[in-house]
Amino acid sequence: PAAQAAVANGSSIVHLFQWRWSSVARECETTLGPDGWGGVQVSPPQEHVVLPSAEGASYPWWQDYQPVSYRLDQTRRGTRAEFVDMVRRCRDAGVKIYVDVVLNHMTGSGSAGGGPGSAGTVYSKYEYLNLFNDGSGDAYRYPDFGPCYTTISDWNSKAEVQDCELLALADLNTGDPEVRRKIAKYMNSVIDLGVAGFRVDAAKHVQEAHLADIISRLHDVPGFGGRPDVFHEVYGDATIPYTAYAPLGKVTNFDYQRAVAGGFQSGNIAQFANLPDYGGLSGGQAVVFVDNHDTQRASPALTYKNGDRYYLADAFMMAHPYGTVQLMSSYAFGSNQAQGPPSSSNGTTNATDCANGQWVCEHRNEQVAGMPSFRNATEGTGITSTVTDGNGRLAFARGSRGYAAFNATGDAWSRTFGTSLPDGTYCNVARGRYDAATGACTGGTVAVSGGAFTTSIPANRGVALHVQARTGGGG
Ligand code: LM2
Ligand code: CA
Repeated sequence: PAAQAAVANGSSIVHLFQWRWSSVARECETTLGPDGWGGVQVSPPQEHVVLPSAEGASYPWWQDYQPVSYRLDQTRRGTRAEFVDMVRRCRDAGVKIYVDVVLNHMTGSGSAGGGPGSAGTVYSKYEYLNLFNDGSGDAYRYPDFGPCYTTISDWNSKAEVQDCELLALADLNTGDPEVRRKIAKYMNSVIDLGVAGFRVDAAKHVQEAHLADIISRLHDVPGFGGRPDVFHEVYGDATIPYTAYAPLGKVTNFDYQRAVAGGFQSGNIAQFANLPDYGGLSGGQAVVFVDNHDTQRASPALTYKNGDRYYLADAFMMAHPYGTVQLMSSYAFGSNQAQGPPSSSNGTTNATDCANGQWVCEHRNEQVAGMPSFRNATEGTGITSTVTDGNGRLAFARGSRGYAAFNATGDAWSRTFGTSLPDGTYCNVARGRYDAATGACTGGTVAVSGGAFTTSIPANRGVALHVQARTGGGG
């Protein structure tokens, strides 16, 4: 009999940055599936450089953005077998795996200029002679790079940004159909294992037409079915706008990130009920985030280090219908931006333990964990009424499906909110999980009566109620 198609829990994606494959698999089963997450963005699974010491760090996290081959055999996060097991177990929990695909470039300076990589492949910059270890002989060597062969210097030149080297990384000549064939071969090798989506690293550094051709070569996804979900990492500017990539998939919206993180940081959120099309991207075109693995290091506005206010911003992002959510989930890091994840002395990453302060696990925070359920329950409804009180307080309805309020001030917000919700006792999913199996609410309950509820929202906290998280029946 034909296998039954898998169905994703929803559209929200959590980036389990640098997690081991086996830890991701367990998280899908114990937490992400039950909480209603639809996808996990994993760190790049292709063989990468190994740098015992670079920029003051042992095994910096960014090793993974310097591919050595497209072999999945061994990264710092586990083996190919563990990767395959993760994809299957997450699929069974209704969670799609999104692979971070590094296709613009290969290595830079690498391990003192040359290999071996994490799976043992010997390489040097501009020579990657065993891309798949499958007897095909598929390789990259001169002139599969360029045509520029020097570092980007004029960021106002579209041709330089796309054809020269980002950070001196060997820039693949995607103008060559053979190069595009090999990139698509790699992407198809993970699709065939059940990978359902991609984050395209450095997409803006690849000409749009070349990327369109690569995407056209991709297989349909087994399991979940249909075309792979592709979103492009584009830091839009006047030279290359976000919208250049919108015909090719969704696009990361750094303009949203700056506005929303900045607004929550400064306590100016009252204007956020009606979000503009930041960067020219409609909600349907945008991937949104409060921080990502780059911004949390290079230009932090709000991160886990800011505590409650940061998590409140995450809860807002998940309550507002604009965009596809990409939530950052981190390991703790100090002042060195290159610091890698908790690792053993040979550079392999430790299993994640969210109870250990080395891992932050933002997606398990009490202000975040219940919000995928809110997003899923309110899918397809817009914002139907709005309440503000000064600059730092905002509430809105999602039709008769949900209601959310956010208090980005240092004082409690006490008032009565009118809603279109059916009367009942609701879990506050902005303060904890709703367990559908037991009806338990870890975040406490709020009673809606005559369509209204009265509550006191503490400083830097929120309320989120939805019709699928009610106690005493009616779920
Ligand atoms: C990205 N998106 O477009 C990633 O989100 C970002 O994290 C990547 O940079 C970048 N593009 C390339 O994929 C990271 C990291 C860099 C690091 C690169 C390559 O932020 O610091 O660059 O990965 O590993 C490092 C050195 C840099 C050096 C380069 C090449 O920091 O100084 O450049 O390697 O050897 C000379
Ligand atoms: Ca390029």
